[in-house]
Order: sequence, then structure tokens, then C-alpha cells
Amino acid sequence: MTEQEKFLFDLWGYIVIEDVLTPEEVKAANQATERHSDLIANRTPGLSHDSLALTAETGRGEFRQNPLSFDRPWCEPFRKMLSHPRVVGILNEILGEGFRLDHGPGLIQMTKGTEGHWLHGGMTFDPSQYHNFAHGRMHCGLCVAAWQLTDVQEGDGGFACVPGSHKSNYRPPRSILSVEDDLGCVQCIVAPAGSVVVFNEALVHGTLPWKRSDRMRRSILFKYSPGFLSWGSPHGQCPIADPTPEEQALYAPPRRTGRTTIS
Ligand SMILES: O=C(O)CCC(=O)C(=O)O
Repeated sequence: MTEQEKFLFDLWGYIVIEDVLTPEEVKAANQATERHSDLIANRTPGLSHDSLALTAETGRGEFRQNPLSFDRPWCEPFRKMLSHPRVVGILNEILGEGFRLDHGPGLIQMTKGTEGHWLHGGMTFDPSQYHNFAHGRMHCGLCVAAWQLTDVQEGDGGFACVPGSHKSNYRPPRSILSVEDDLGCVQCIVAPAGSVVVFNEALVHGTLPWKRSDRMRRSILFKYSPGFLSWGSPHGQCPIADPTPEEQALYAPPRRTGRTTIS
């Protein structure tokens, strides 16, 4: 993790890193997703909680099967993301060595008219989702690597957050969480295909409705925790048929000591 990335992640609670996937890798991930389109189901709308700014006709598309368990070669793009060295370097810094995959990967697919998601996170101290700075470094709870398989440009919608809110002390008013009157503090995060957005779940964040008719949003989210912590239910087993030692290590149950580290 570069000094600039540390500064921005500490300041904003998220960073966008461009060009982590090559155009060929983005294409392979999109092809693998399209090949399994029968496994993508639209949620029943409701994540917008009736906000006038977030409500739209359709619910977002999500995978009904973990893409890491797809047959080869279709699982390969997602396996690359799971333990991508660029992201591993960042997670070792913010979560500490021995971090684990907490849950995911999950697909968020949005076409024009897909609803947004009420803003959440960062409202009270949550011992599984936090940001702290002590002894010269950041210490974070649940953090997300959100891989972008399509471009997100200004005004498109998609992932949005209140930069810096992972360190804020007051509950945001309802008008901000609903984005009905956000006082200018909610930002839609622009990120080209092939980039990864790393964000802290303690950040106040959510989703704006998707506006583009010529391009869908397709993002794959992997959620990681420090090695001693579990936000979701710990995994029964690794879903990958032939896991590498690194992949196996990411699926090891939470424990404070003796975890295999990856780099
Ligand atoms: O990427 C998004 O649209 C929002 C994701 C989200 O809210 C979450 O992962 O908790």
C-alpha cells in the first residue's frame, strides 16, 4: 500500500485503484458472469426503504451461487480477484497479516431503473466494523474489495458514500441516509472497469439508483475481516475445488494466533 493510498484511505475510508485488472481480465470476468446468467436473480425491491431518492422499479441482480465454485475456466477470474497481490498488500496493512475472507464474493448487477440501497454503516461503535489509528498504523474491521467489471462515470449511480464518515461521531440524519437531502456530503464514486474500490464497512455508504441505459453496472464484492474476527458466519469449508495454500488460508476459521499469512 503506497503512502498516498494510506493517506487517502485513512482520510476518506475508501480508495479507488485503477488498472488493477487488464482489459483481458475484465473481459474474462464479464464472460464468466454472462455464461452463468441463469444463476443471477434479481432481488425483490426493498433496499431503498421507500426513499424518494433511491426507489426504482427493479431490485439488483445477484449470483445465487458462489462464483469461486464455478467450473474451470469460469472460476478463474474470481479466484484471481480473491488473492490479487495488489489487494493483499492493502489488506495486510489495514486488517493486519492473517486477514480472512469474511463473506462473498457477491455480484451487484444494475441496469437502468434498478433501485438504490439506503445508506448504512458507521453510526455507532460496532466492534466488527471500525476504523482506528494506534501505534503508528490503521486498524480496521470488515473491509471490502469491490471489483469493477464495467465503467462507472459521474452521474451513473452505483456505489456512493460519505467520505470521512468512518471516523464521524454523530448519527447521520435520516435525510442523508435516504439521500433525499444529503447536504452535498454523499458522493457517487467514479471508477473505470478494471479498477478496485477498497472501502471500510464503517463508512456511511450505500447505492444510488442506476441511471445509464447503455451500460449496466457490474461489480463483484469480496469482504475481508481481521484474522481474529468474523462478521458473518464462519465458513464451513472453502468452496474452491482445488484451492491453493493462499486460498485455503483465506478460508481458515477466525483465530487470534497461528494464522497463515499471505503476501
Ligand atoms: O456497492 C454498492 O452498491 C453498495 C454495497 C454495500 O452497501 C455493501 O457492501 O454494504
